[in-house]
Amino acid sequence: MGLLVDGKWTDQWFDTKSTNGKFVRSASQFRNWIIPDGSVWSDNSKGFPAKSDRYHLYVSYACPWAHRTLIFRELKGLTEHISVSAVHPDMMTDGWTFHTDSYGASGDTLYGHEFAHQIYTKADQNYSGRVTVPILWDKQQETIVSNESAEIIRMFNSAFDGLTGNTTDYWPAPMRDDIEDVNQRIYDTLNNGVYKSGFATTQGAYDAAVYPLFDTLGWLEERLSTNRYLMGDTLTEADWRLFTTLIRFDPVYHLHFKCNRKRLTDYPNLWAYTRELYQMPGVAGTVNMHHIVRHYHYSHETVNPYRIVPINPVIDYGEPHGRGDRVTP
Ligand SMILES: N[C@@H](CCC(=O)N[C@@H](CS)C(=O)NCC(=O)O)C(=O)O
Repeated sequence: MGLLVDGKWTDQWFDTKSTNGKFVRSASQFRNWIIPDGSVWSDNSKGFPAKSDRYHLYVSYACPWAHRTLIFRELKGLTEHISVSAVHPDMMTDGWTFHTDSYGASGDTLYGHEFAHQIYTKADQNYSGRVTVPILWDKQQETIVSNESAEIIRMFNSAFDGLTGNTTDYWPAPMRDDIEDVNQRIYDTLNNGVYKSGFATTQGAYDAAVYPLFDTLGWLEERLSTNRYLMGDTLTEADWRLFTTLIRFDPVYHLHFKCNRKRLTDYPNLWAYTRELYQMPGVAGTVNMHHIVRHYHYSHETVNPYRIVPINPVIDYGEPHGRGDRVTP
């Protein structure tokens, strides 16, 4: 694990000393936008038109943020238009690598690089910052369009609709304010909350993360007892952003990140909801449980120094969910 400093790879774990034991996620730096016709819509959308076979997605199957983008690529019919490379699940001193000795790890199918940091320095040879996935790459300009998953899924949601004819909208304009509120709470206390719990290096930092996390799970359980999806009957990006954390909860976060007051399977509505989303067309194929379980336990030496990968309970995400039957509108 490390980061780039002026384009040079430096091996370094997260610094929690300067933040009283708290894990603080840094902001993504590449924030351009793909728009339908590439006409000038704002400075950062200039030159990124929605074209087939022009963009490439670098992901880790283990990563919940990258997972969102893989799901949107499926849901929006983009698989034949946007190619993908998946990194190896083990993220060690060199950061993410393109080694291929793990089922599903494809290597860098564009350039044959060995390390993900080479993609960042190809885009900007003086880049300083973390080398994170997902990375949305423009094959024509040979640069990074975006390394911010929340924005990549919004581009996928609509920019390519003219090309695919798929107009399903997971970010409907009239719901955006409400979606934002729900996203914010889920991001702070759950998507990122699991990391804040697991990477905390003081009791105080852990406590400050883990209690709000279970408050949020309780709130979600309640909300999903009367709503099929987070925003009612409409499936939105808020659901998919939540899903990638829920699917990792029992196999990883419960034990490895000490989020263990309850398991996902202890919440009847949340658990059935997770299965319903998992069972939607194309979604199960984006879930590589081997990469998920292996990555966290094997890569986080500070959390799990002997790198022992636990056997975990056997969880059947394909079990019938019954959501349509039991939810009262
Ligand atoms: N804000 C980014 C966060 C992505 C992120 O933190 N990805 C993790 C994997 S789950 C990563 O690549 N971490 C490597 C690092 O921080 O060095 C997004 O949502 O796209």
